[in-house]
Amino acid sequence: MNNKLNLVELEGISDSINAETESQRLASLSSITGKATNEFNKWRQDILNNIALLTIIIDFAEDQELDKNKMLFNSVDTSIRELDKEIRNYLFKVRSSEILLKGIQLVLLGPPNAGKSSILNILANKEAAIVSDIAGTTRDVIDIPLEIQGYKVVLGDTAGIRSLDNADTIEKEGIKRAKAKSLSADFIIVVLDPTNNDVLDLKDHLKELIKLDKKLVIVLNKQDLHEGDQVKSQEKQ
Ligand SMILES: Nc1nc2c(ncn2[C@@H]2O[C@H](COP(=O)(O)OP(=O)(O)O)[C@@H](O)[C@H]2O)c(=O)[nH]1
Ligand SMILES: [Mg+2]
Repeated sequence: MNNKLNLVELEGISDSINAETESQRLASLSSITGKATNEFNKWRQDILNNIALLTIIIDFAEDQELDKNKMLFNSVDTSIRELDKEIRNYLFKVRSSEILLKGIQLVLLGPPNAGKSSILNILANKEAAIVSDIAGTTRDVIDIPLEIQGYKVVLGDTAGIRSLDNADTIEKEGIKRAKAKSLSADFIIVVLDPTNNDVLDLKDHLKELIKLDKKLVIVLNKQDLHEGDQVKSQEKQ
């Protein structure tokens, strides 16, 4: 109202106040310092210039040399292509900073009893999920926000993927949610227990994730229980 700050700068201040991590605070700076405002103003000016040049062509084309019209048109063409590139770059950056705000969605996925909940508890540094040797203990998706090297990461624990034939109604729903969660994740940690070969039911879902180009890493858990040889025979399958 007093012409001191515009809406973009105010949004930046709000983002800065609400920042949970260093990377989120840094992302808010381009709005506060007026960098984003300058960029928007430049686009506005470029668009106005192009409209003016196109108006000249429309209104006076017949009175001018053909070469001159061509020159004006080429200059508009170049400017619009440049604008298009700049706006696309900006949108790409916005999408990246949206990930910073929402947090990187990291999901633990695997068969029951592989040790997913144990890993979640260690990374979260608290007993957030129930760990037990009863298959099908975790049903709901458990999301724990973490800060890893300045980045907000939301770590999700999921129900173990196994054949629906052995699962009751609630576990079936849990398995459905686990699959959906991994489809929307930014990064998936597939936890396997190499002493247990029961990964058949997970295989199809992994194939789907790989087809979708999902980033995932496979963790062979329970190192204390297996010898090198057993891990090797698992890798061959
Ligand atoms: N020996 C051994 N047992 C583990 C390890 N990690 C988890 N467990 C055990 O494996 C069982 C299943 O663990 P849990 O974290 O509930 O697995 P989830 O079903 O994948 O969530 C529990 O009895 C854990 O104590 C490990 O690294 N070594
Ligand atoms: Mg679990």
